[in-house]
Amino acid sequence: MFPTPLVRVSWLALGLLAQTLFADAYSPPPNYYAACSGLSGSVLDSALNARTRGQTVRTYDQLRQDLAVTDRDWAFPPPAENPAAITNILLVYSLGWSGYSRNGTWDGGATWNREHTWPDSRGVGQPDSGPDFSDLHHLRAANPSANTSRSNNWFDTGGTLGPVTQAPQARWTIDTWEPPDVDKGWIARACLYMATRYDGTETNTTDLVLVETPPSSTTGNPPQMGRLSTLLRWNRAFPPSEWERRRNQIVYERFQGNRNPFIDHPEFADAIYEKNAGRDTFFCWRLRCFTPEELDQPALADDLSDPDTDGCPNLLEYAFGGDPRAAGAGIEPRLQSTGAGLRLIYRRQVDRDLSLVRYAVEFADAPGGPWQTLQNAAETSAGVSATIETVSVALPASPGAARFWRVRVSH
Ligand SMILES: [Ca+2]
Repeated sequence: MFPTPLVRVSWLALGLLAQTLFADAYSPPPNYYAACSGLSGSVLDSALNARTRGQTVRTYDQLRQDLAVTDRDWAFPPPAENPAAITNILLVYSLGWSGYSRNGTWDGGATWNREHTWPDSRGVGQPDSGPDFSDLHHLRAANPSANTSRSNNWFDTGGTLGPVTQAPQARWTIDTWEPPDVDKGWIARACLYMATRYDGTETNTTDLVLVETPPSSTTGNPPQMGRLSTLLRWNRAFPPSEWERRRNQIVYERFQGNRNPFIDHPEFADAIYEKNAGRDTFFCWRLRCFTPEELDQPALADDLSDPDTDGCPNLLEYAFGGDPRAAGAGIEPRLQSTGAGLRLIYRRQVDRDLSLVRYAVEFADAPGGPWQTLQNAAETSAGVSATIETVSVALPASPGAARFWRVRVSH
């Protein structure tokens, strides 16, 4: 007969990349996205188009001054009495180069110029007079050599590191460009914005589309950018920084009167592109469980908040297939004693790579640890739904009188 050791099971959430929610001066106004609540796929895409179109169009010439304000290096703030005063700016692609932060005074494009993140030759403003050509939500100040090196390549990972001195952390191939990590989230959300904002229904614009593999040649200005799956991944892996959120607020408040919805709510991207493909990423799930307004309330929607007070924070509700708004039994990991020994049973997401959620079974011989990860665990799994599976892990016999087990979830 199998002895009954003293065994406890618990769970642990570690929000390593846990999104910190903000409700501050850079948040959208109340109910700004009310008309988008509960939508997904092309319907959400259209609703966000309606929400963002009709902005005040800045001229391309005005961007010489505008970018000095939007792209400011806030380590050099302007004097309070003159918030438009020019100090330093940060150059896209150039992190790690000595000139990354430099004076933003326009000098005819000698030391910085205007970079179309969505390249001009990939469907933007043909001829160069549509509202997309000078849309601050995708233009950035860039070093001229880095800008030339990037050319009109589309975004993806991989390639030669440091193609030019002025972009030491970028990677280049004949077709693609990988910016430094610091730029990846913003760039992904800039491309997402352009694809949603421009549907070809306005004069001198084209329907801009994100695809997996845009054409190498830009002959004929094909209106396609990518790589879609990489941009979606960057959007999940690199949450909006304070600099990015502040920039979005400045473009909205001072220049264009419209916002980049994907900076306000990165969840919108997966709700448009992943949900209709049958995938339930953490972002899809968050937008299904919370309205856009609620996502701005940390007490409700933060990864470590527990609105249904069942002891299971939101991240774990997602990880174990629960409902954050309704306390319910059955999602917590449990132990099962069988003739062959003990097994740990828990539920997890089927597509863990897509959602950037990691699970590890850990054990300790005292409740306070130290905890060790169970290596080479023998496990079996069975589907509960298209996105959730049950995992059964064979636990080795305990050498002592007591052993404690837990499932560690990180994101
Ligand atoms: Ca809960």
